[in-house]
Amino acid sequence: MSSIPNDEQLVRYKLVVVGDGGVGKSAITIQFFQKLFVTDYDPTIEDSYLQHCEVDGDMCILDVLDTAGQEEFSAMREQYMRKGDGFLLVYSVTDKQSFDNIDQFRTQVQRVKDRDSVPMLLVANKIDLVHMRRITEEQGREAASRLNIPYMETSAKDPPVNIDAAFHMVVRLIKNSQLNPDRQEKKKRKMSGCSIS
Ligand SMILES: Nc1nc2c(ncn2[C@@H]2O[C@H](COP(=O)(O)OP(=O)(O)O)[C@@H](O)[C@H]2O)c(=O)[nH]1
Ligand SMILES: [Mg+2]
Repeated sequence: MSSIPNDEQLVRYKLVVVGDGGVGKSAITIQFFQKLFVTDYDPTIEDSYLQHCEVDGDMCILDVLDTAGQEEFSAMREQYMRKGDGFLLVYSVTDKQSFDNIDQFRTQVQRVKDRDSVPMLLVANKIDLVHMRRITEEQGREAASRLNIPYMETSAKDPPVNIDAAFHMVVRLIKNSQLNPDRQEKKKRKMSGCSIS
């Protein structure tokens, strides 16, 4: 009989979704967690979501903060960012300003994390809006390679495109990075035998 790991044995990955207002951060997050497309989600709500998830055959817990608001980081956000293991930097392919602002979000993440190398994915959202598109795939890929982070095109609208793939990719980036909570946890357990908090 196979044994199902309890939550204490599962690695918990903290992901943070950042980007300009209106780019689809909530739509992406809610499509991932609830499998539905929201069209009128309150743009001021900043909330976190928890879910079991299987990535590359490993069960884990995903803890995702959907950020909101254009002001300087709220205390909650700043704390989340500091504890964040990986980040989705989202822009809308229909909104050039949101694309231009990606650099700033990336810099803010690096500042809060106090390190240059942080697991991050550049997410080009709303690709279903073909006729309203302002930023091409080539421009997106160029920006990603300049920032030295991977790139993915998404649509949160039904049928969703690359929504699960984007979250899974960030988990994979975390697993391959120095910030891997699994490695840190194993190290900690070895030293003291404590469980995940
Ligand atoms: N067509 C389309 N609309 C989207 C997509 N993602 C979000 N939207 C819409 O864009 C608007 C803003 O999305 P929202 O998730 O609230 O943006 P946020 O401020 O970044 O959280 C809403 O009307 C969403 O329904 C997408 O992939 N395609
Ligand atoms: Mg939102």
